[in-house]
Amino acid sequence: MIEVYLGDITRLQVDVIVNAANRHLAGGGGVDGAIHRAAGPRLGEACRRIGGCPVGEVRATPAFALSARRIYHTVGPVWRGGSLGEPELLACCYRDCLALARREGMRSIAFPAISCGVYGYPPGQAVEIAVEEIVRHQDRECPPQTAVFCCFDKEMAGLYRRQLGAYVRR
Ligand code: AR6
Repeated sequence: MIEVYLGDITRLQVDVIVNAANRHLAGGGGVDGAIHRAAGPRLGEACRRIGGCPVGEVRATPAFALSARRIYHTVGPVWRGGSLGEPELLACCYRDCLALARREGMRSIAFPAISCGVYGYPPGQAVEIAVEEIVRHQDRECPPQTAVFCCFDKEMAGLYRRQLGAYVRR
């Protein structure tokens, strides 16, 4: 099942909350800041111990004060025009998070719009990639059975709904 949720990702009741982090896992603004504030200072300590994460990869921590079981920190590409491998790197973020959730037996996972804030990825193109990766790699028989696209504004939610509708109509 794939859902679109409008609101703050830290409020979601899911097994995994995905964080749009930076390469240093140093915390920051946007969804990263919201997740660190809600999870509490032990999250920062756990991230410091991990040390960092390359673009397109994922690192997992406990969720501490959040109701989720895990936080998956993935680092999206900074948009530099699209010819520097950004689409493939963004696809890797979604694919690797889904693969890790499967290995860890997580039943539900919520994604923010990775790279669509400070990192400047054009939302329409990012949504196409996010939906393509989840539709293609999610398997009804295996966890995670539920994937949520969490949007902070109505325009983004509309983009996801349209893109998912395009798949349903195929
Ligand atoms: N819940 C759900 N979505 C949110 C929330 C929230 N609480 N807050 C923001 N968004 P961004 P990026 C949306 O900038 O582009 C950080 O400083 C937001 O509207 O958080 O991958 C990191 O440390 C946007 O659609 O992530 C990195 O340095 C989306 O989340 C850098 O920003 C992603 O925006 C990563 O930039």
